[in-house]
This record gives sequence, structure tokens and C-alpha cells, in this order.
Amino acid sequence: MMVVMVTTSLSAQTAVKGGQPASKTESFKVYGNCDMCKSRIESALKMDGVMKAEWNEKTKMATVTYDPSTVNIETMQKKVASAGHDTKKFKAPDDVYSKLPGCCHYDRAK
Ligand SMILES: [Cu+2]
Repeated sequence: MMVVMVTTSLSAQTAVKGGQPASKTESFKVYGNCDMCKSRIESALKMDGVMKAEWNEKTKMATVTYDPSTVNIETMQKKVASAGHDTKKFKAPDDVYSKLPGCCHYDRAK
């Protein structure tokens, strides 16, 4: 709910000023398998400062458009890892990973 409100006020501001809010688009690797992973990863990325988040099942890349003054990639990766999905920098906790549905048990780097 809060994310929706923040996004709305951001775009309202943009419309008034006619400028662009500070935003940056970047991609990072997130391990996962299926559609369920996709929605889990994308909802984990819904947070203040993130305007757009999309995870690609084929490339395993999450692409995010965000406000660098509000949030950073490290915070996003931590959040995704805490939801059960490994990133390059952060590992999902074993107990969270083991509770994922079977189809979501992606291969983990040893
Ligand atoms: Cu899955």
C-alpha cells in the first residue's frame, strides 16, 4: 500500500515540475526457477524507492528502476535473499530456502 502511495506522489510531482525524478535502472542476478519465483522475487522488490522491478525467468536477471537516493541494490538483494532467493552477494537462509515449494528449488552454488 505504501509503495503505491509513494509512487503516485512521485509521478504527480514529476507531472507538476515536468522533470524526471532521480532514477536509475540496473540488473542483477537472482537465482530462481518458475513463475512462482518470479512473483515472489518481484514482490520482495516492492519497496520504497523502487519504481519498477521485473525478473526474467530465462536470464535470471532482475531489472529494477529505482531512486538511488532512497534505496540501493544491496538492500534489494538482501530483501530478495531473505525471501528465499540467492543473489551474487547474499545467500538465502537455508530454512527459508527449504520451505520454498518444490518447483522453486533452484540449484544452489555449493
Ligand atoms: Cu518457483
